[in-house]
Amino acid sequence: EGVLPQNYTLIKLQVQEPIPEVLKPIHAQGKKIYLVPGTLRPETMYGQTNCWIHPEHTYGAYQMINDEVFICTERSARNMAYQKLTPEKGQYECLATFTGAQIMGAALKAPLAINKTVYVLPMMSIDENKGTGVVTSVPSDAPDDYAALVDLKNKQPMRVKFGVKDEWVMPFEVIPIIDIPGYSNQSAVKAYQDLNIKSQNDRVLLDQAKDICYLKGFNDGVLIVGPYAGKKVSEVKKQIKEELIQSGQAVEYSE
Ligand code: A2H
Repeated sequence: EGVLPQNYTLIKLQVQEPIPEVLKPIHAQGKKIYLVPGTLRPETMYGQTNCWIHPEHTYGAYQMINDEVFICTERSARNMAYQKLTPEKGQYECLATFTGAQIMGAALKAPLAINKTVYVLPMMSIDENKGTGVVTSVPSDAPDDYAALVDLKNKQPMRVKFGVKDEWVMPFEVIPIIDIPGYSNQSAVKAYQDLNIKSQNDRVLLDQAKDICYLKGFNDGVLIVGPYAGKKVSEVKKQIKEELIQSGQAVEYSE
């Protein structure tokens, strides 16, 4: 882990019907249940196509304030307990534990997303010790997300292996949300193609692509959807984050 704190925005993606078996007892108590991916790019949430978890990692459902339940790693729940997110400082109550595989395909409602429903899908490059262990997927602007989505779409055996139904993946196309003049309105797709990336395991190339997209997106990016269409990313990023938090659709989290 780095020396400097990393400040994430946790986006609250609410679990919808049909409720996964392992979450039914919690749902039956009337609690709202959310997957809470950590992101550095809240301004890209319009383009969410799915949510990533690692099928073999262990996740928990943790009691948060306002009778809400967050699905995340235990490590991140412990950190949340010191960030005023749990009912009692230093305490975090676990209501259920399960593997990523047990909530695969869960249907979610994602804040700001143009897609009405997005699904939980497997990503192999998820780091258990970073953020919440959950990642929201914006394949237009995140090369890792694009690579993992292409893998799932192109590799039927991979879908079979992880029990991923075609309808959770195949209908979802990249949504252009940010134009980078002179580069692309789908920067992750452009970088993936330019660097000749072949899969989500191409770590070195994906890190290069990520750097390119992150820098260009922030410095030159212009939103082309939503209420801030026409505005530069650098000018509205903070505002979009604040609005998500004020409206109860996101929280701040650092580690
Ligand atoms: B970002 P940093 Cl559009 N494992 O959100 C793997 N990746 C993780 C993770 C984990 N446990 N937790 C968070 N992340 C991803 C959006 C996005 C992101 C876009 C473009 C770039 C980008 C949509 N995915 O990140 O290592 C999350 O993906 C590139 C920097 O803490 C999070 O932001 O610097 C980012 O990595 C955090 O990366």
